[in-house]
Amino acid sequence: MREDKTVDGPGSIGFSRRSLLSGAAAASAAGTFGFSALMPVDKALAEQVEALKADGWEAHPCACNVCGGYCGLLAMHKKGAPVSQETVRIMPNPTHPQRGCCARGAQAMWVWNHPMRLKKPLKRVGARGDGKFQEISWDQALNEIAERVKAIVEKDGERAVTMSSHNFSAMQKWFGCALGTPNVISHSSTCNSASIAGRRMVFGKGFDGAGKVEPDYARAKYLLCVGRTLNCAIGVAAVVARAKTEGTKVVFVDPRMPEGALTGSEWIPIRPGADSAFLLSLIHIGITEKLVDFEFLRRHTNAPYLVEAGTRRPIAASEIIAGAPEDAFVVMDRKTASYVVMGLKKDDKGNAVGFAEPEGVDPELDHAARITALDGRELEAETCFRAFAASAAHWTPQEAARTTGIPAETITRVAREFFTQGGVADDGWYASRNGNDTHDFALLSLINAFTGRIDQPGGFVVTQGGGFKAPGVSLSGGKGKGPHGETWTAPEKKSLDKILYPEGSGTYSAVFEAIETGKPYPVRAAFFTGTTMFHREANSARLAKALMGLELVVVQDIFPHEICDYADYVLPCTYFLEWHEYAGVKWALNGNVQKNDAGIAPPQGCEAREEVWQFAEILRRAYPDRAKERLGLEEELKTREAFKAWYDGMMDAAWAKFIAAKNKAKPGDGDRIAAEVEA
Ligand SMILES: Nc1nc2c(c(=O)[nH]1)N[C@H]1C(S)=C(S)[C@@H](COP(=O)(O)OP(=O)(O)OC[C@H]3O[C@@H](n4cnc5c(=O)[nH]c(N)nc54)[C@H](O)[C@@H]3O)O[C@H]1N2
Ligand SMILES: Nc1nc2c(c(=O)[nH]1)N[C@H]1C(S)=C(S)[C@@H](COP(=O)(O)OP(=O)(O)OC[C@H]3O[C@@H](n4cnc5c(=O)[nH]c(N)nc54)[C@H](O)[C@@H]3O)O[C@H]1N2
Ligand code: SF4
Ligand SMILES: [Mo]
Repeated sequence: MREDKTVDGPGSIGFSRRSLLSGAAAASAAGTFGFSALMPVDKALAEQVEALKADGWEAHPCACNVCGGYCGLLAMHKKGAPVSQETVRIMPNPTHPQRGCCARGAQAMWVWNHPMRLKKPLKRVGARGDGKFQEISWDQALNEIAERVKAIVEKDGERAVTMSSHNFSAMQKWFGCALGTPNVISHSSTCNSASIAGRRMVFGKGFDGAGKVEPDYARAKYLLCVGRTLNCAIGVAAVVARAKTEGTKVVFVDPRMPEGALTGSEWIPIRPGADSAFLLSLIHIGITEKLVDFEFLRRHTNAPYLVEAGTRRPIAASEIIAGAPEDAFVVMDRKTASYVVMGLKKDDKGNAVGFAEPEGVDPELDHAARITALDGRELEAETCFRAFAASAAHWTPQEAARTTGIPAETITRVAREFFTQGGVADDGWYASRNGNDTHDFALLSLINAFTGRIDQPGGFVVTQGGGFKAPGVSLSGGKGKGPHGETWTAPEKKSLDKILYPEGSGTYSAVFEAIETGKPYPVRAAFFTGTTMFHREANSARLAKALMGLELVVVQDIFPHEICDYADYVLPCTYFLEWHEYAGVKWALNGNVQKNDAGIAPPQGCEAREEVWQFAEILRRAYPDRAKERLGLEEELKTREAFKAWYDGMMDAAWAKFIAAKNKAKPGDGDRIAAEVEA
């Protein structure tokens, strides 16, 4: 197994992006909006859609949310026929930049009226954990939940109410943030928080979220996937499949053979937890064989910055240059053969967003010196690059082979291929959960810097958001914001997970600790929206124990799951086929937006309702003043139609505003976007 202490990583040297990354999506395809031209492989699909249209079927564009990937689908309706599995066909949207093409999207109509679908609100009648329930009315469920929330808040404050979900935290905010609890905590620690932290170490805040920096899958020549199967989103798999038909080589490094490796890809089995050794060896080979982009490292990263040898403490400019600032660094300038101050650009929150460097500096990459500091101390200084290269040098192909189980020749071959054939590494989601993932993911980001293809076509690029912001509710640092710009202050600034794990994201298990110990404060209630919890959290016994210690558990789902057994109330929810919304395309580089409206209501006899409606109504019943001031909600939204008029109206108005702004910036552009999202 790998010895952690000997593996050296980017954390200590902190490569950061320089000016190159601050410009958005230099490598993006031409045209900011709109779907790309139809690829030949999608033509057959498009023909099927056209044939259905000619036969009297209507196309309703929608976005699949089964795995959270948000792939583009078409709900094809047989015109005039009542909605059923026979009269609605769910198909991939052939002109969508991230077209859905997996069975989970295709089976959506079978979920829609599945016999097990939750149909009515349920109230627990047996002991918690027994799984005994009775059906009750929406009014009773919402009133009782509101009453119990109020009692808990009066006793222990808003912060005693917690929430978690897989893909529905934006919906939870309509209640949690508006109520004023900071504890709307996502599932991220069970998913991708290690890769978020890894990217943050390399690229800094703002470039760390999933999908913010991505391989340019469509134009990649050689895609290296370490602990990544590309099953999410299948939209990426569709793009990669197209790229493969044009010669892209895909290499999976995984202890288990991923499905994607079945056709035309290479699979390299690796010992679990050994990825850092593999990646450091690739970089070491790249450096010694001079295959890495030294110019890029010199000009666009902090590789030439000086650190103290051994400790790797960054040397502050103020230590060796009189009058220089404390929060700036130093490089050796080749032109003037002198040390020069290199600063950081910061945003208004104090986050480093780039480098502030004097014009014409020519930094030395591989430099070491003994420097007398202004206060007389003797400093052994070296560049980050030198320090990093020295520790990567431990991982010769032979040494890495011993740790990873991958033959030394394979490691050497992959390194040469990666650096000479246009390699790009997928920055990943998660892999081993061996406790060293953050380190692995930082290296996965970092290896892309060594190729120099950051923000280059086929490289590792910054993705453009769609630009459309749906009205929502937020709470950050105790400051709340409503859908129409309402503001308020919440009593608590930090969520429980941020108190315990400040560098992590979405660590709901921090709540278990609070339930068990009452520290740092008691937790009494939990809302679980679209999350199975027992699938998600590793320690089921601890989860069950924590749930038993709560006064109120509300589960909102479309199907019954283990978590429902622990609920006081189970509320049936609508499904993506029943929503109306506009949203960004998740895995497209060039800022596309899409519409999601399959034109379908819950089936006969199913009283499923939108999560936002449930939340808004619980808040209105518990705290009408907050619902009014923070959500602009004054009257009861009794029917689904009343809710849709309120909520969809808000979304439509925001969309109309967005389209008008596009038209104003470039006449006709907004109209084109509006027409394209309807197709
Ligand atoms: N069918 C299906 N698709 C899904 C989901 C689902 O539940 N079902 N969930 C969605 C979600 S939430 C996410 S986050 C994405 C995730 O999508 P991906 O990031 O592509 O993750 P996985 O498909 O789980 O692949 C992780 C791989 O890591 C490998 N692995 C385990 N340990 C190690 C190790 O130490 N080193 C290396 N190199 N590999 C290792 C596993 O064998 C596995 O093949 O998938 C999404 N898509
Ligand atoms: N052993 C192991 N554990 C893992 C993973 C792993 O690979 N292996 N993967 C981890 C990862 S990456 C993640 S993201 C988590 C995911 O774990 P969970 O957060 O539990 O997510 P899912 O299993 O996708 O459960 C989603 C739930 O949402 C419900 N649902 C679907 N559509 C809707 C809807 O429209 N509205 C509502 N309200 N509910 C809906 C579904 O019925 C289901 O109960 O698991 C993590 N845990
Ligand atoms: S990959 Fe796309 S089509 Fe498949 S489940 Fe995920 S979002 Fe739906
Ligand atoms: Mo995930």
